[in-house]
Amino acid sequence: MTAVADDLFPLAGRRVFVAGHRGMVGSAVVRRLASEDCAVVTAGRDAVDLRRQTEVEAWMADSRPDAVVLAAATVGGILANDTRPVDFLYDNLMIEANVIAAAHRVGVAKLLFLGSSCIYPRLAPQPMAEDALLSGPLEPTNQWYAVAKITGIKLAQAYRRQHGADMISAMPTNLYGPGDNFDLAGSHVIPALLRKVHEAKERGDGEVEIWGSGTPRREFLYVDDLADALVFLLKHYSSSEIVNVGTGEDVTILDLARTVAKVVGYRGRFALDRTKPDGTPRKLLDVSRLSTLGWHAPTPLEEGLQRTYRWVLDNAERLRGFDTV
Ligand code: GFB
Repeated sequence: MTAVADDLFPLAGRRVFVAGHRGMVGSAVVRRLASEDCAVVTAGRDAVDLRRQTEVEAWMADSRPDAVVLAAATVGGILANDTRPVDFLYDNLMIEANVIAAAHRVGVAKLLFLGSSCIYPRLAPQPMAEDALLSGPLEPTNQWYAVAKITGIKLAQAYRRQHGADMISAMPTNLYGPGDNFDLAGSHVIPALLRKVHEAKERGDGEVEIWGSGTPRREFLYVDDLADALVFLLKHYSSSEIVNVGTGEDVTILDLARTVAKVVGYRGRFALDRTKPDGTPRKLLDVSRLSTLGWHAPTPLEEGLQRTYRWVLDNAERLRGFDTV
């Protein structure tokens, strides 16, 4: 049964632990929670390594939050996923198992787990509805991350079923925005293209290389929109059913590259490096469940890219290896 109500879980006066507050998603959730009347609790990796059970149990017993947003994860783009399978599987399994179990042990009233659109089968019918989960084989390049995230979903559902715990799971589509990782070996496509196109423009290069065939289709959600959707779900949603979070629209990678070029003001060409993987051919979420609940993504792609590029220019000196020339 899906339950939606205005005051299902009011945040006023509560302590909300944002796990992963230094990451792109966690920092956006902290920004969004600033406009709620709640206390935000965070813990850096120096205070607690979420992969270590005893550390998580001790920290949770000490801190006793009322709610948890589990945004901590080892994440990365297609190449990082494909080449560092242990990090993506082991780290994420440990983080989610430790945080979910410790939260339940100290009586956390609500927990929001974050999955990913890559939990769905590689060739799932598009757009992908929530019931496509476990209906077919996974995309090989990110199967390790997907298996870890599927396990997190199931663990949250198991706690709800066995203990009546109010744990919910949101499945965001591909994300981008301030605080992203711009390291080309580990990043997703948007930060990679923003960086490569910006540097080509600064150097006067006539060509920028993009990976794969340029034909895969992806849906992109601005991270502050995701944070808004997560707070919406925290307050208004309680069910074992997972919820997709996206825009409901996708673009080809080549079209994305052209939009990035427009935002950056670059007039050069794009060359395809076909030795790099395409990954799944299309990944578009069916967002009707969230739309029916009353939430829609407000930020169009080009506007989100403009905001992200502005953030890059303001923060270029602290982005690892980013060449401002
Ligand atoms: O964003 P991305 O790395 O991840 O790649 P996935 C998306 C598409 O962009 C792929 C192409 O077809 C890439 O080949 N692409 C083109 C590039 N140029 C580049 C570039 O310079 N860098 C990168 N990174 N891609 C991830 C999963 O899959 O999606 C994660 O691996 C996670 O686990 C995330 O689920 C949301 O969309 O293919």
